[in-house]
Amino acid sequence: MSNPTGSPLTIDWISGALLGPAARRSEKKFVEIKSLFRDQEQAALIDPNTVVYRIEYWLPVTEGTFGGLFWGTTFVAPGKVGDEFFMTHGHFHAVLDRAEYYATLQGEGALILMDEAGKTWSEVMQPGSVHYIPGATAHRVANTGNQELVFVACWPSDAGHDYEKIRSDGFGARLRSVKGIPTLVPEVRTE
Ligand code: M6P
Ligand code: ZN
Repeated sequence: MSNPTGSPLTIDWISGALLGPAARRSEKKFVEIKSLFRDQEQAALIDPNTVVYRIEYWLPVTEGTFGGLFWGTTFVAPGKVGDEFFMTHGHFHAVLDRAEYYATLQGEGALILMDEAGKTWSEVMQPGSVHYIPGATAHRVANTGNQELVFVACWPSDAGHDYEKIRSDGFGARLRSVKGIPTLVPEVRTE
């Protein structure tokens, strides 16, 4: 698409698609996040190549640059593993105090947030909802609807991603369908 703005990027505010030479793309397949779900028997039944979410993003400065900002659109597929909704991996920022904005374009979901002590809460995502994610707060998005969940994000270019804490300890609660209602269910720790 030709771009009359002079910027290397245009967003289609209806679909969330990023257009132009600056747009990069990545995707997350089920096999890459399978171990994060609670019900591993159900997880084994899902095609490992299923794309759970994909991202279109713009890095106008080099990753790690202090003072810059990044921009992206995330598209989360609908689906469940047992009673747990499809979700993003989730992360703290590697530079822990960095904040982020999410804003929903399409679909229904939940932004799951967790502080460093493991206290976990959620905010409803629906078209138009804007979410400020404070520093030192892990964030993950679950799609609770039947259609794609689309949200835009803006985050500091030196924030980075710390996935390890989530891999080892998880969040303090999971977004599960309880009697058909999306519910944040506290995680029972066995160890
Ligand atoms: C948003 C931003 C990105 C993040 C992506 C997917 O677009 O927060 O920084 O990478 O969501 O989330 P995750 O990194 O947890 O897979
Ligand atoms: Zn982030």
